[in-house]
Amino acid sequence: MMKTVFPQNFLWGGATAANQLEGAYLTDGKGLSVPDVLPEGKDRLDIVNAPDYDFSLDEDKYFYPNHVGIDHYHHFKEDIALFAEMGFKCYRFSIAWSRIFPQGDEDQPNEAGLKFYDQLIDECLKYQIEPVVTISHYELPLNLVKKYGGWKNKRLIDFYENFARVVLQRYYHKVKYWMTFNEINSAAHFPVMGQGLVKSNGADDPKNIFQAWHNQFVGSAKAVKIAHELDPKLQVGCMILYATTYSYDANPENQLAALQANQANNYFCADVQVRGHYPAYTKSLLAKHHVALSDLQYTDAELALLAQYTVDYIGFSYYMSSTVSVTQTDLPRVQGNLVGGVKNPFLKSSAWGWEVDPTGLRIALNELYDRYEKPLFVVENGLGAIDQIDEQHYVADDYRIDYLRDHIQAIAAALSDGVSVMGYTPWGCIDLVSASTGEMSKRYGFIYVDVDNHGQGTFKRYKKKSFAWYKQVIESNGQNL
Ligand code: BGP
Repeated sequence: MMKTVFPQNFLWGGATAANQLEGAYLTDGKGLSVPDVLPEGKDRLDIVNAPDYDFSLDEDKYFYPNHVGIDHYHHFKEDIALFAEMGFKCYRFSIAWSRIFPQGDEDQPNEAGLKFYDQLIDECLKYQIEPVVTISHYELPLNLVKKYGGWKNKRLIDFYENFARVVLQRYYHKVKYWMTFNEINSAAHFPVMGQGLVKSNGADDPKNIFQAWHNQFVGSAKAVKIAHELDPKLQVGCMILYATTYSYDANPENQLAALQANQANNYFCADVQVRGHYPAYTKSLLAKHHVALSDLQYTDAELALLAQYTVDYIGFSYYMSSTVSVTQTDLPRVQGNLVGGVKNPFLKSSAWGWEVDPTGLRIALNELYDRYEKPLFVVENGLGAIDQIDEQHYVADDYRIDYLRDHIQAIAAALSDGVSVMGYTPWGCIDLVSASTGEMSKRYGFIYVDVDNHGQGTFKRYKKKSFAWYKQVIESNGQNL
């Protein structure tokens, strides 16, 4: 038998986010959060970019699937038991900020919200599942947007620091692995999720996006500081959306464009969070967006914080690659996970136009490790699909197994290349609401949940074919694929 390349302590598991599965959107004192008011539907991205979008609930016009999610809030014991049955070594989830600070700016946390995560974490530990916590995953208390204008306002740094302190102090003895912000770099394409910015409150002025990022970098550094002061052994990571970026051809103009797209889309945030300082290309990147350094508010003390409190590891999501051409404007384009590009003739796409590219994951791992020499954690990967459930309540999701197998092989190849990879947590290990469409019908899970786009269903859980497959992948430490 071939020796597995996966280290013995490799963190196999799965990943979710509070706002996409918990439901119970006003239960036990939870406040409204940004995703609670984002309309569902394929044109969600356009709606929030309408000039008059004002974060109001429009319940006559839209259903908001995340208001019920998969009702994980009331099913978490059953769900974690299923994760344990698959043999999860870890489980990545997020803490809903609006459960802990319903308005975001209170002095004292909401004890009922904390109680939920007390139970969730204890349930993981009961099965020796290592909790991996994203402090902020696309979920900002709505009041922080309405009253303060979202992350472009420096006051958010203090509110985030309070939130991070409360959860770190409460759980540091139970949770070793943390991430400060989910896909922090995604604001370049869709700032509403992470930064609370839409057109009507400043998303169309790039200065606001860069200011919001700076404020988040400072918040992230403060969280690292709090964590390391509580226990130097805590591991706090950044989390970036990584789309391996190719030039369409060997034309040097396109090669240069790909390099610059890499800097802007993949590296800018990680460079600051991992290396502790703004990269050399910052001024030229800002200039491209007609922003000057003097337009931004920052202090020497903040820059010192960034330098001192860098992250311990790099978490990233990888779904697809992106291809760039600036010389040919007539090439067909593809959608991608927020980062689009021109169609790559060597790749096939998912139904949502995300180009499936396992070799791109091996390249991503090598690029990130070459650049930073820090442990890497693949904290999201997977195939969104419309699953067909038969009368026996079975989903034969061979397409998902194929996708995951190819990507696990890519991780194994990268390990053989010498890259340090800590773990793998496929996205949406149990079906949940999609971030980009706000719908239930785009599913990623090993576990099917009977609920539709209108929140209707029995909420029963059913194991898909991929459930048994992933179980034996974990059991064999990545050998039986
Ligand atoms: C990432 C997000 C997740 C998740 C995933 C899949 O960008 O971190 O929250 O939803 O993508 O995307 P989608 O749900 O749009 O298919």
